[in-house]
Amino acid sequence: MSAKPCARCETLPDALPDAGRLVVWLPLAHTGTKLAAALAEQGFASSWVGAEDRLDIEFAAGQLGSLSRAVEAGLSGVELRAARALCLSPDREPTVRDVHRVMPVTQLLGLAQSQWIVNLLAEDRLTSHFQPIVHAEDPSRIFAHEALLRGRRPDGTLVAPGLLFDAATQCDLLFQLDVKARMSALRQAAANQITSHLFVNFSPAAIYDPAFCLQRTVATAREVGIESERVVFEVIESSHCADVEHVRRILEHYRGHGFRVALDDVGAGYSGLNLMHQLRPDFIKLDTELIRGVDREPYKAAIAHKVLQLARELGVETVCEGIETLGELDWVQSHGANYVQGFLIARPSATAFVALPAVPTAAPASALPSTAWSPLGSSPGPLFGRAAPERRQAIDTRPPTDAGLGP
Ligand SMILES: [Ca+2]
Repeated sequence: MSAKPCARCETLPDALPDAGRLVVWLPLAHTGTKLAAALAEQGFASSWVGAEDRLDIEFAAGQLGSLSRAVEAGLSGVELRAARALCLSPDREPTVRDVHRVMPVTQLLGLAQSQWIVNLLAEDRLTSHFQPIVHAEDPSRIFAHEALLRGRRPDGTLVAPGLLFDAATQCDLLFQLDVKARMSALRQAAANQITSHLFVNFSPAAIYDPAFCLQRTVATAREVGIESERVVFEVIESSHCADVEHVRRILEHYRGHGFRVALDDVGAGYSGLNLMHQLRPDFIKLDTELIRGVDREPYKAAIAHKVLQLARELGVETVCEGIETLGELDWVQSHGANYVQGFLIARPSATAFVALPAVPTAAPASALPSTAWSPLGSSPGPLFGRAAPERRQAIDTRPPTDAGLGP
């Protein structure tokens, strides 16, 4: 059975013209006068079409980013939310055929300022790196790999996932990014011949109807030959999802296809404990923030202890994320965690991990850098797992610019 493309998840917006006219419909004529004056100060000529409360602003090649910032600065939050906009090529008048392309001005400005994410998605410049999840009792034994999304600039340098998700959210492209991220994880895992379990992230906010939106993911797993019982889908930001019933339906859908499911970031600000009861995941992942310093901070230790205990009672397996010191590893081992993951074991890598060296048993607290990202690879590597260093690639955490990401 081939998967039908989901229009919401797989359609990208048309590219915005390089030069042309930005048409903005405003709530009041007064708003138009104010905006026209503000734009004139920035060197943008505009004309007012009184019959429609509409301001037409011309822009030259490469000016759309700066024009969109000027429009944003020239309107209040309420005005921005009320305004609608359309971007046209030079000398074109809006016609009835353009109706479906009119969008909230905030969304159009977001697209104008983040055209790079549209280009990146259109050109499929996404890849996945992998970080091993190991058995807590014997960290040299690999249980799974978590696939972690990375973007690629046209020059091949990597874009951090936070920037990808922020830009996609701003442009209402989260659905498109999330489905591509899941497919990249499965394809890259197959290409890397990963034979362990595979943890794949997904955001419930990027799925309308599981039966429809997840077809492509399920089909991709089959197509690349990854057995469903090896795949664990991780719900990210579950605590931000107000509709628990929605998340439950998604998890049921995955389970119906033989996959297993995990709740990510459990314990971040007490989140996830109710969800553990309501959703009965196969795994929970204890949040990095909770694990950092758990061996030295009694408050964190009390919470982590309760979470691990509750998971055991419910038959849910546990992964402690963000293990960076031998003291943290020792603490989670002695409190019954099933699996661990973190820089102490291995950093994410473009290639799969085949084996890891044995971990020393003596446990002097050995602090590693506490930042999750090491810009441009400046921090020391993990103590134990050093995967193919020649394949490790630095990640640039600076936001890409439109100019640096053009086709
Ligand atoms: Ca995750």
